[in-house]
Parts: sequence; C-alpha cells; structure tokens
Amino acid sequence: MFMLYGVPGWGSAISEIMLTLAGEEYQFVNVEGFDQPGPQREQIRALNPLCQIPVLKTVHDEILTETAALALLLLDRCPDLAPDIGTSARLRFQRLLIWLNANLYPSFSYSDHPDRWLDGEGPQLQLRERVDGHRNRLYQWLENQLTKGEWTCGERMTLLDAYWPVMVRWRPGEAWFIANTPKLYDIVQRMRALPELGGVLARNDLL
Ligand SMILES: N[C@@H](CCC(=O)N[C@@H](CS)C(=O)NCC(=O)O)C(=O)O
Repeated sequence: MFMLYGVPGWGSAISEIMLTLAGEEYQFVNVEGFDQPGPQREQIRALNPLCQIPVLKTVHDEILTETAALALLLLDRCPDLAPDIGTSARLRFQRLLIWLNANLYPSFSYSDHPDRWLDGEGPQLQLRERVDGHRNRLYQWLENQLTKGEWTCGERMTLLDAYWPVMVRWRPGEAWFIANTPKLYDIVQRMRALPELGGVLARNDLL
C-alpha cells in the first residue's frame, strides 16, 4: 500500500483525489506543522529536500514527490484517467499537466512566502500582488480554453480534474472563481458530486 504524507486541505489533497480516482489504497500520514521548525518538518525534509508535500512512499520504500509525477505513476496503472494516446485531447492533457505544474502551482511558493525571496514589507507585498495577479491571468487563460459542460480535457474526466476542487480553495478564493472562471468552477461542482470522492473531499474539508 502507498503511504501519502500531507496535510488535510493542502496540496496533498490533490494526490488523495488522484489516488481515489485510480482506486488505489493508501495510508495518509498527517504532517500538519511541517511548514514550521519541528519534528514534522524534519520528517518531510528527510524525504523531500524541498520540504514540500505531497510525498508518496511506495511499498518498496521508493519516494515520489511532485504531483504531476504521481499523476504519471497512476496513469501507468490506470490509463483511462487520461485521454487516449494519439488524440488531440491527449495532447491537451500533456500540455495542461505540465503548464499547471510549471506555472500555476509554483506561483504559490512565491506569493505564500514572499519573505523567502525579498526583504522588507513593501517589496514583499508587491511580490505577492504581482504573483497573485499573474496567477489570476493564468486561470483566466485556462478558462478560455475550456468548453462549458466538459471536463478539462473534454468528454472524459482525467487526473487533471483532481486539481480544481483543491485549488479553488486557495487564493484568489472561491468567490473569485465563481465570478471569473464559471466553466472551471462547474468542473469543481461536478467533481464534488461524484459519490466516490465524497469521503476524500469531506476529510479535506473541500465540500
Ligand atoms: N511541485 C510540487 C509543489 C508542492 C507544493 O508547493 N506544496 C506546498 C503545499 S500545497 C508546500 O509543501 N509548501 C510548503 C513550502 O513550500 O514550504 C508538486 O507539484 O507537488
């Protein structure tokens, strides 16, 4: 069985949703407090030098970090969670998975922790505002790629859809998504309505 290190409602919830969609059993290790000095931080640092969650441990004690890598691992075991090879939907899946993980997700490392990158309240505030604005424009771009009533990659729900119920809870906040990205928010609502996700979404306070 997999072991997943995370914190309820944090980025590990995306991995939990993916594991659940793939029908994989996993044991969740709650490392709440890992972002502050202490035993949880040392536990995560030993597994991931970036001190980030999620961290996945396999039955062979192999360590996997990076949510997109987890998605690729699960796709090997459950290919139906991405569009078929050779289709344009597949290309879209590949593009958006990398786009999300190269642009959208890491933006939080800058705006959640501006003190890591700049000194002084003024510059830190400016960094947060600029990065948050950049991220909102990325979401807006994504919204323009979506078709009403479809999943992120079209007719089939894929592992990409696992990101949205979690990320709409982060900045700029759910009210912004309802007002500005209604097609993306519709996907969130349809994910919330999936009976198989009821437990994992409830445990992560995402309903
Ligand atoms: N590239 C990583 C990003 C993971 C990430 O940013 N995790 C956040 C929590 S949602 C984290 O651990 N933040 C703590 C920190 O950066 O100090 C992934 O895709 O899994």
